[in-house]
Amino acid sequence: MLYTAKEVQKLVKSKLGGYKFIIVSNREPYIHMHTPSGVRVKTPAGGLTAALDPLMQACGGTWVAGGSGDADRENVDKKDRCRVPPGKPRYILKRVWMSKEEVDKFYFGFSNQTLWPLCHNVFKEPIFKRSFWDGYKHSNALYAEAVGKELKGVKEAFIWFHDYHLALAPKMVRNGAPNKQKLVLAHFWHIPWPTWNTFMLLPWAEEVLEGMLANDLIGFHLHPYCINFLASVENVLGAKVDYKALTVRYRGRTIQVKPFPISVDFATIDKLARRPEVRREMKRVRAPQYIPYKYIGVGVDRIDYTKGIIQRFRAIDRFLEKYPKYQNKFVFVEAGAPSRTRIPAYMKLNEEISELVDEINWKYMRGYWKPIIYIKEKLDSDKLFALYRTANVCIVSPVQDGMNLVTKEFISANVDRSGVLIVSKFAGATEELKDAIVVNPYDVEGFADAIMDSLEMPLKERQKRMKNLRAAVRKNNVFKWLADFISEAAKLTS
Ligand code: GDG
Repeated sequence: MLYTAKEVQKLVKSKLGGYKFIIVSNREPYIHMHTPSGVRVKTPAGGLTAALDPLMQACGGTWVAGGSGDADRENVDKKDRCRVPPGKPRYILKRVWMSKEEVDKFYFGFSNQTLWPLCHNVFKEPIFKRSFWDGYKHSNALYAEAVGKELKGVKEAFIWFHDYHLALAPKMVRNGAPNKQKLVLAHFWHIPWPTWNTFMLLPWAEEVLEGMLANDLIGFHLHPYCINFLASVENVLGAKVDYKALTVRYRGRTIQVKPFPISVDFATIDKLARRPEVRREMKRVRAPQYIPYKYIGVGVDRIDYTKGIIQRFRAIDRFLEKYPKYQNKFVFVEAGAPSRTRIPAYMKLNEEISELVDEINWKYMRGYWKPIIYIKEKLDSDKLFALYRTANVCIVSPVQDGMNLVTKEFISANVDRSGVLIVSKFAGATEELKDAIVVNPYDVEGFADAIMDSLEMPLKERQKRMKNLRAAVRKNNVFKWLADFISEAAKLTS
């Protein structure tokens, strides 16, 4: 069966009909910004909001999220709510307000300098700082309070928390709810879960796990992350776990843990990628004044040390050195959306990337040709899809990634079925994408050879692989992810 937004809408109506539907995440799906031409509404770069907005548009409900735009406060009512999407409102966005200091501790601090490196296991030492932890607790309480207000007078509600920013909020919401209120709490953790002995490094490991065990259902992308989570609650809290059934017994309650690999809206991307605007942009990319060379490679990332951008550029360097016939013929376009730029590790990474790009371009540049074009901004979707369609190869090389949606977006946009995907063995998505070329981003030689293989691959082989990849993403699309998660949550309502 092919899942669509309609199917999910029907499912929510039939299984969670009487329940108030609430999503809680740090990132908001729509951001009001001041611009010289008045207030504009933007959507953020990031996988989470892109995956959930179609659900909320189809089903309605309330999305509780942190206000992040400089015009956000002027565009809500007395209860901090506005209706979105603007122009064709389908659901309520309720904003939670935090001061710069609160955001520094909660978002830039504990979420992104403690939990993010801890869960990704990438040789980036997590920062264990008391003030970050206090700020995290405080901000989780703000979210829980906002949810509590939305629950006033409600008999039954399904509350879906998202990600590592909100590990404590579920327990706070449950403790604050009146006894007779029927709540189903679920959490989807969008990043990996580390092995239990890594997780134990966290001085507040117990509190984080207890916060999460207030949920009835906890989802991860992959089975190994579920197993790591079970081992953590077993070893840190002494909870009783069943590794086969993927359940936890804790303080008289049973919590179901389960893998749900997230995906993209295949049909919409496929449709958007065929727009005349995209075709026009493809011509512009190929024009003599831009990239008139035989081969184009593309990388699309939030600039983050988990995404393996440095490793990718080192492999490109080695590839051009080892296979010099590709000099003057191959151009790699990196679209890197700046991210978390207030954090020192990210400032350093940005510098490192720029320096490496300069070094490689200087080493090889000849006349007008240079091997790497680094675009330091979030591209609009026409440009993004044009790049996906023009590229001979898309390279996704994280050193660790929960899933990675760029892989699936590239495949969905590849309507010409001629592109090749190179993907790291450390991306969650690799498990499903059998017809991609798999690399270890740390293995420079193997990676350089894989780039060569991707460019030399005969058209027939490329078409066969891309056909299979597209069939896989079409079937396991974002609506299947939503339907699977909601069906599992609905089992817990009886
Ligand atoms: C987390 C997990 C998991 C990036 N650069 C540009 C751009 N993007 C968009 C992509 C894609 C999104 O950002 C990135 O999604 P990812 O899945 O790759 O990564 P994270 O933001 O780290 O997300 C991840 C995800 O949650 C969902 O569960 O898959 O593992 O880390 O949509 O297209 N978009 C545009 N220009 C850019 O330059 N337009």
